Amino acid sequence: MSRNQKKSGPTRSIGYDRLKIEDASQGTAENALVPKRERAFLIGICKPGEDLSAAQDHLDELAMLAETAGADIVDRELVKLRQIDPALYLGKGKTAEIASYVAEFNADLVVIDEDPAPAQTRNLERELKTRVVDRSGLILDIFARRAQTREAKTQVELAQLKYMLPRLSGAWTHLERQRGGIGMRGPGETQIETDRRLIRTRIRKLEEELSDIERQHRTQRAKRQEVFRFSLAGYTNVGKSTLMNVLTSAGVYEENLLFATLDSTTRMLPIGQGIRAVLSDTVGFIRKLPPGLVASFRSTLDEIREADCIVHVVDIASVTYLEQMETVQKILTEMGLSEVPVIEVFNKMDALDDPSVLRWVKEHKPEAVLVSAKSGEGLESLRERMRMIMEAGKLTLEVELDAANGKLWQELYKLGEVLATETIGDKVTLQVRLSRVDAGRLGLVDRAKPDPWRRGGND
Ligand SMILES: Nc1nc2c(ncn2[C@@H]2O[C@H](COP(=O)(O)OP(=O)(O)OP(=O)(O)O)[C@@H](O)[C@H]2O)c(=O)[nH]1
Ligand SMILES: [Mg+2]
Repeated sequence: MSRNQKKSGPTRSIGYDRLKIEDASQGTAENALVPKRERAFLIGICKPGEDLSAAQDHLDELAMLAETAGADIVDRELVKLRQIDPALYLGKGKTAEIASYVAEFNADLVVIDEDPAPAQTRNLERELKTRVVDRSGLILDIFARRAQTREAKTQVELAQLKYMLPRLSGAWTHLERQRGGIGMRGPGETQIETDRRLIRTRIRKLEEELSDIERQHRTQRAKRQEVFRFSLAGYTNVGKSTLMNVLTSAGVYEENLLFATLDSTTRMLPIGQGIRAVLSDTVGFIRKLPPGLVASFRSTLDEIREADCIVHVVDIASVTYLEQMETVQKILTEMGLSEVPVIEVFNKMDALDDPSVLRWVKEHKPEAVLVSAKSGEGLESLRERMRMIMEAGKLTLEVELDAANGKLWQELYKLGEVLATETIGDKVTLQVRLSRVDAGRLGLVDRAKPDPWRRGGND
């Protein structure tokens, strides 16, 4: 089969091999980015029982990921896999066929939408005579390109190193050249063992740095305890940052890019007079997120983890919105957040041209809020829903007061709704309904304790 060959361009290196490890004794490592574009051949996989059109959508997403990583896509192939070849992942015949395309297109790399075992990837590289980047390697590469702050850079580097460890092979001898490690190697130690040791040392250092960062965040969050915390969550590129900007004027970077946002931003959320709430924007999710990435992004994801309510943003104009929703729900469940209240927000309704989707939403998701962050449509309904969630989070408490404690008395009347009072001697018992946040602020409930509201019991 002859395929259209696209024009060759200058190349840049995609994948884990651009992570440069320097002398671990000095504890420095950096991403050596070469701003060149590479020619990528994409392989999508359709496993037995998998829907072919879903596999096509996944391949489209892989193309977006590869482009985001700076690749020029020379061609793509959807492989219907009957079984996984233990040596090559793909069957022998299919591998040979792809090898011929790779040669024909002069591709610099092959991107596969799966994570074969490290040995399978090495065998594939040998057969295809080019570098093979798997899905996790590609996503990590994008994260590395996007990371701006020290926190994001540290988290990405940690995830990359954990990804690299089982993948070290003879190809990694370049680490030695970069390290110049006289005295670094023990007698009889092989190069790979030395590289592993360097990486482990670096991993420990990064983990310590991240613990420090997490501690700082905890202190900052403690200062904001008296506010109600909404956190945006959702698949990448659904419009979380755009929504953040229209709701809070935060000025967060929004772009038609996968993983435009890697850091968290928190701003006051003006949704009504006297209402104290904040909204956080953070990193987006994607299907088959590299496992190390979620773990490494702990400090960033803490914003979602500590939210009083998660605002799950969905791109209703995407053909895969249902699958995207499931992916997000699965990740939230894995993060132990399945019981946190969620507002489902279907964004980009201005771009929706399939009326059947709207019908589906009305029928199956009557609680969801339809909005367009771009046109502003539906935003007032969203603010209203947020106010309702805050209201639903209120507690009814019995507070016993000394008649002399005028300050608390005043606060309770100001912040809450006093339902009943009973006076016995010089003690007054108030039955008062107020937000959990205010109750915590007044020291009436311990925020650290499990919250009855989260378990479904309201009052
Ligand atoms: N048509 C339309 N486009 C939108 C809307 N909201 C956001 N977008 C576009 O969608 C793209 C992604 O928006 P972002 O706000 O960066 O998305 P995000 O969810 O923050 O993405 P990541 O940070 O990459 O995970 C941008 O090109 C936005 O202009 C909307 O309501 N309608
Ligand atoms: Mg964003």
